[in-house]
Amino acid sequence: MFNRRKFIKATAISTALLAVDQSGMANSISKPITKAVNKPIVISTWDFGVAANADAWKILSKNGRALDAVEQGVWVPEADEKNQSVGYGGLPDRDGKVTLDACIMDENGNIGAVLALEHILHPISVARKIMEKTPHVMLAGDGALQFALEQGFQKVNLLTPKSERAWKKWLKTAKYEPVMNIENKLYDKVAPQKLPGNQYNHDTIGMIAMDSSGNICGACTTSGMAYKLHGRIGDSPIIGAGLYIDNEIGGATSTGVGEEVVRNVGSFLVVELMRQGYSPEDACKEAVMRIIKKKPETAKNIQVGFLAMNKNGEYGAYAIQEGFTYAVCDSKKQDLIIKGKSYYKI
Ligand code: SD4
Repeated sequence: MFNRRKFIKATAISTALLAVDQSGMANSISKPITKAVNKPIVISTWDFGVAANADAWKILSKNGRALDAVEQGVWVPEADEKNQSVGYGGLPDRDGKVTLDACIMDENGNIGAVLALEHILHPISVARKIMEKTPHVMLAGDGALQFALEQGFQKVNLLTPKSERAWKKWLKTAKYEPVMNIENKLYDKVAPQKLPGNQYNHDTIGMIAMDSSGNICGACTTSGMAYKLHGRIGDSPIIGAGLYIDNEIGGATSTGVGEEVVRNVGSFLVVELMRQGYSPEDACKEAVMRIIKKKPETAKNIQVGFLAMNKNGEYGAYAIQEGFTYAVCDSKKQDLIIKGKSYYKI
């Protein structure tokens, strides 16, 4: 039965949590910052985030803007041919084409993204140009390439001999079976037989930075899942899935099997949970739990990791599988690597 007293009490509580701004719109109150804010700071996914953070730090430590820092930072793995999951040297799709996904988001809610872009060394910079020079937020495939060339980007061959060899080896079985994205060393222990030729298909970089003005920006860039169907898009270029920033609250990014991140709008969820008072790690954990709850059987065999930072410069991560690491760089330490907690343990 409808209980009027309970209803009035509940309404009074929720009203107390709302403020009314000058336009008359009700806003949820974000928690006041009581601690000293740790800034500037930059965090990014996986061990190789250390090198990316170092370039971002060159900008942040000179009071530069977080947006410039994340763009410059992710250039490092984009240009690194040894990294077979981002940019140049990335593993191709099943047709042998290296197709790149990337997005960027600034402190004012501006966004830009490229989807399945080919032949361009720094997709993140094309995403930024879309954000700053067009009325649009995403460009895909040939249209994205055409725009990039018009903007003066050079056409390059992204398929390195090493990645081409790996693809040709894969073609012998050509099994389209996205495998668990976990750290290389651990993967060997779990299921080495699944990846002929020791091919590993994780390593997207997601980066979040807060500059000395306290503004937060983020970037995410990848060549996506190895041997995917041509035209497949993952979470990485999808704002809200692979990356989300709310300058009042913080930012989040993800790595792993993009399909499950998209299904749960993962990074947006993490930021919204932080808005409700969750710590970055707890917010990442809750987002992981949603994935597991929705598709428990799928989740057993895949990796997804979230990484987040709040407005205080506190950070945290959580993954489905063990092995997800992230790199942190601030005024205290520039090359910290942290092992994220996980739901499953090996
Ligand atoms: C994708 N999320 O395309 C990317 C792949 C990835 O670590 O992060 N790998 O689904």
